[in-house]
Amino acid sequence: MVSGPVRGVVLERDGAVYRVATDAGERRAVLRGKTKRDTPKVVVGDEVSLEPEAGGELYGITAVGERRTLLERRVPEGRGTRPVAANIDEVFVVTSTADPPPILQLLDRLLVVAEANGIPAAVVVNKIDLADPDPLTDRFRRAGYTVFRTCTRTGEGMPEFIAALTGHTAVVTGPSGAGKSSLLNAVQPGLSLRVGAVSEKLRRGKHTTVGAVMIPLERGGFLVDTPGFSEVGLWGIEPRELASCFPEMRRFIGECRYPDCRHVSEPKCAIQAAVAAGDVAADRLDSYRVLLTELESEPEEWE
Ligand SMILES: Nc1nc2c(ncn2[C@@H]2O[C@H](COP(=O)(O)OP(=O)(O)O)[C@@H](O)[C@H]2O)c(=O)[nH]1
Ligand SMILES: [Mg+2]
Ligand SMILES: [Zn+2]
Repeated sequence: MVSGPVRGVVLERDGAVYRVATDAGERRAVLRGKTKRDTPKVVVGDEVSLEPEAGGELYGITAVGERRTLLERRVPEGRGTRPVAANIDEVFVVTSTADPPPILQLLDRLLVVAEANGIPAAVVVNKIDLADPDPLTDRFRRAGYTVFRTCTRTGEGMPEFIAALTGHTAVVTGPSGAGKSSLLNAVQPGLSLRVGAVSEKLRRGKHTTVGAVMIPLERGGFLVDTPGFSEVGLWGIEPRELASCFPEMRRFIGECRYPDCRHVSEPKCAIQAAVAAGDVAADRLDSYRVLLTELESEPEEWE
């Protein structure tokens, strides 16, 4: 019997044991001595090679594939970052048109987290049966994002959303009540996230130790369930990098009079000029400023 290396994707970590999806089913695996020393910490989403361990039902992780993307969270007191999930292809930020009303700054914050981690993001405007989705759609499209418009009641827009999710590794996030569970249930009945993005205030300072989990989709691809996505990664951003996390502002960076322009009240600021000219939405610059203030203040601890 030949049993060469098996390739798989890490779905979940439970202490030292990793649950790995392979073509032949799920396997439980541990890091081998050499891999432990030579590779960065293995996380959910990592593509690994497995070999059976002698005389046991556990497999050994012999190699970890190069990561396409890496979602990281900051560790307090300047101790660097901690990887949370690898190889996420896309972040879907869900909002309702109404009930609850969209919170633009929260949505922008989630988009910035994706940008800061180098992960493409898209917006899902849900509950298009309740209010005109055009203003929200225009706002995010003008900022450079793909926007899906959905109604989980009528199914409108669902084929497009399902197609975008299928075959990829995605995070679905957004405020509570936006319709995330309803959307995912329409993708695959029974599919749900353990924890939605709750309000910043509720979470701040509390322990969020639950790790990320990847859920295989029946149609192909994975959903990454990362509790507390809204806190993940933001603190790793340097204040001077923040404007580059707003796609529509990128082309103006470097055009300001002062090279260290914060784009707040500095004279001859290209981004403020772009707002005045209608090339950048004023409420996007508002979001930028709120996040800048947050990044420039002393970070709070939450771990
Ligand atoms: N009118 C309307 N209600 C929706 C839609 N999608 C979800 N809902 C309702 O919005 C509420 C919150 O949805 P849920 O999926 O739990 O949101 P989550 O907190 O983001 O997971 C529920 O009562 C849903 O039935 C929609 O497209 N239209
Ligand atoms: Mg939910
Ligand atoms: Zn500027």
